[in-house]
Amino acid sequence: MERTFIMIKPDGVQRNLVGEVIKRLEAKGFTLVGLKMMSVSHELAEKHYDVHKERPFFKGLVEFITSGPVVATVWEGEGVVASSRKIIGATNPLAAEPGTIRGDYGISIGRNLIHGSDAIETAQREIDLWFKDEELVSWEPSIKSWLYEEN
Ligand code: DAT
Ligand code: MG
Repeated sequence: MERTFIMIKPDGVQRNLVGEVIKRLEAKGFTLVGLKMMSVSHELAEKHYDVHKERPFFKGLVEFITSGPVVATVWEGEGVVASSRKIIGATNPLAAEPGTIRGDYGISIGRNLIHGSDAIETAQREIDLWFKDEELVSWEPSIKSWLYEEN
């Protein structure tokens, strides 16, 4: 089953939106298989945002993500990578549609509350980067037959 990495950034934690983010993904029907609150090291932040290392905002991004606790999560479900990106909304919260997390709660691109993997391969890389195998829990939701037509 497809998995994705979703992180509530320091602004999301400070603004008490951890529960709201988890609630939306749970309500959609996705399955939480990994969850931890943590401080992010400089090294992990730089690895995570490696694709952006040449961008002018890279330094600020790494500084921000290491500035306070984050909540790192892994979610499972059919189409979860693309669907959770839609639930999160566009990178710039002012451009993000109302009804999305960034559209409902954010204003600035540098304070857009949440990270979500942008493709299946990226998700695998990010899950491996942020979680040890033993920190992920495979479980079968008992409501599965009410979410999926076939099991
Ligand atoms: P996303 O988080 O939607 O995947 P991204 O991968 O393009 O967006 O960028 C990663 C993060 O970097 C983004 O969440 C916020 C920051 N960022 C992106 N573009 C920026 C910009 N033009 N100015 C400042 N920060 C930016
Ligand atoms: Mg991205």
